[in-house]
Amino acid sequence: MFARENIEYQGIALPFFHDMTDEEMQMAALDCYEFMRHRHSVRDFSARPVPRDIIENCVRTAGSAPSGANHQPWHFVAISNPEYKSRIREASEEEERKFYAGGGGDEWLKALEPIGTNDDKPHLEIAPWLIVVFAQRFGHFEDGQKFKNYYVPESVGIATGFLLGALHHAGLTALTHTPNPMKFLNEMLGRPKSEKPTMIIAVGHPAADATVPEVAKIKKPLGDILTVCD
Ligand code: IYR
Repeated sequence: MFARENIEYQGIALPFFHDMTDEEMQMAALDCYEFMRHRHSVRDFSARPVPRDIIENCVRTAGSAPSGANHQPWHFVAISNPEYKSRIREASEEEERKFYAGGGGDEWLKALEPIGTNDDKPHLEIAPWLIVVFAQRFGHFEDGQKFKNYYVPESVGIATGFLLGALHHAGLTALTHTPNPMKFLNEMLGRPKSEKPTMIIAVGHPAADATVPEVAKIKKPLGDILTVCD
């Protein structure tokens, strides 16, 4: 990875592979679908705390994602500090007020109506954790010299997907939030300018009266999302 000199390919035996029968795989694939289709972006959080090691292990899962040239061009900042959360809420709401007041454009705002979002973001303070995902457009060797990263949005998207799956698997709910611009996060969280904040993920338990948009249950049928060439 971050070595400047060429490291040659050196194969090792596949460390772990769970060999299953077709029947076991059919059941496992359905189990996963059943499990994942009940994951929802929840906007109403309870204040129930979440132990730090759970967040750490979910981020470990994210960090195990595949990435361009295995450069792992991501950094996660997990925040439970109430002061930081308040500042993030304040700064995000300031941006969102402009967006919802018309900055987003009519078409976009109309598309969001069934989702029920607005510029009020109490979850940014109520959720016990916020995880900010940073994409590293390039990296640095130890002596400060730059190196290029590859397929950065794709890699960070995959890692974020792993993270959302891990959080769900750990019994937590999460809400992806993408305020724009988010540059304030670099300064607030001490991340270098070369990193781009891509998402704030609020993490915690749902409030007892949490709701999700009805339309969130409407997913495209398989025939719309899959073409099979066999
Ligand atoms: N960033 C805004 C707007 C927003 C945009 C999309 I696309 C969504 O799916 C949901 C919200 C906000 O967080 O409210």
